[in-house]
Amino acid sequence: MSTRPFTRRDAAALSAIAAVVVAAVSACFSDRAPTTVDVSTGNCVVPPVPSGATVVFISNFNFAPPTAHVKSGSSVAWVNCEATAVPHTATADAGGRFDTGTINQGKVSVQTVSGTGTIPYHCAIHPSMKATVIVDP
Ligand SMILES: [Cu+2]
Repeated sequence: MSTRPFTRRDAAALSAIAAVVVAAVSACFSDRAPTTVDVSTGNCVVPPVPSGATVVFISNFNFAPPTAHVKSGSSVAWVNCEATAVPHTATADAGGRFDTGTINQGKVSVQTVSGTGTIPYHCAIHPSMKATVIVDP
């Protein structure tokens, strides 16, 4: 067997690629709210959301983007883009900073986030689903 060992250079290359992918995804998802977007499950129709809202898509039991940067006092719209009738929530881990309640397939919940700092959150129905909102001043 001549398996090449995984080097630091490999790791650096991988994280560079990951950074580019994350940047591209964030650029697509955070700036505007298109009516229709392609997510991994297929075509997702986004319900109307307030202008300026940051959109977080939920599909395949994932939040996208996994980290959303927002301005304090602005709103975040979580859209359930599942291909099947799977409900989700976006619930702050602690402090009750936001909780969407159940978002059914094709529905949206808009929450205003205030204060500043990092807010880890999860889906109350599927606790392994985790993501983060970072609230900038
Ligand atoms: Cu869920």
